[in-house]
Amino acid sequence: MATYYSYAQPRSVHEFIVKDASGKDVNLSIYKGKVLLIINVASLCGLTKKNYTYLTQLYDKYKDLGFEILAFPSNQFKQEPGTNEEIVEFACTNYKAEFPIFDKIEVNGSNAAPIFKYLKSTKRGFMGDRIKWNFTKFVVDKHGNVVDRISPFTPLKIVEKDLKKLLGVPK
Ligand SMILES: *[C@@H]1O[C@H](CO)[C@@H](O)[C@H](O)[C@H]1NC(C)=O
Ligand SMILES: *[C@@H]1O[C@H](CO)[C@@H](O)[C@H](O)[C@H]1NC(C)=O
Ligand SMILES: CC(=O)N[C@H]1CO[C@H](CO)[C@@H](O)[C@@H]1O
Ligand SMILES: CC(=O)N[C@H]1CO[C@H](CO)[C@@H](O)[C@@H]1O
Repeated sequence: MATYYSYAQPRSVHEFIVKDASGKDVNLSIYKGKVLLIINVASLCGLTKKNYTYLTQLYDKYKDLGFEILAFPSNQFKQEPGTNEEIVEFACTNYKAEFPIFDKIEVNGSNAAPIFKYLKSTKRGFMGDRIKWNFTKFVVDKHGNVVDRISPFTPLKIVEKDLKKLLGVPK
């Protein structure tokens, strides 16, 4: 009798293992019960300053209520020349990012990190599922469901409104 292997489709972000900036495995199930913003980041100075500053403000405001930002550097947008250590250094020293910065990954194409393949498959963009720009944001609820995909150009006030709803913060 032939053996039939079926590979279960992931059902939640919590089923993924990713690598942190030092190469250690991180089982995303540790984020069960948290509202997540998963972002592909770029780290060139100047252009990204505002993005990091605002994200850090959001993080400070809501982290005690169960909010986490997971930032994945990607150089597919030709702006990320540094090593992982430089990226972490950059985020921590210049912009005080206290949220985790993971290993540098690809977000598009066949070498895209599995977590990004999954994120994109659950929420397609306006023009196909490819990530078109750095700072694309995926919103994940406490159960690991991807509930929204937000363009980098969406004002963060709107993102914040979404987050508050998921965190159960009154208006
Ligand atoms: C991740 O952690 C969960 C909960 O501890 C565990 O059930 C799961 O097997 C882990 N995944 C892997 C691939 O180790
Ligand atoms: C973040 O960067 C994008 C460009 O990638 C820009 O359009 C957006 O305004 C920036 N967001 C903030 C809050 O500065
Ligand atoms: C903030 C930032 O790094 N923006 C860059 C995002 O990616 C595009 C496309 O490569 C660049 O042109 C932006 O400068
Ligand atoms: C393989 C692939 O599709 N790569 C693309 C991913 O998106 C970036 C940014 O638009 C492109 O530069 C890559 O060619």
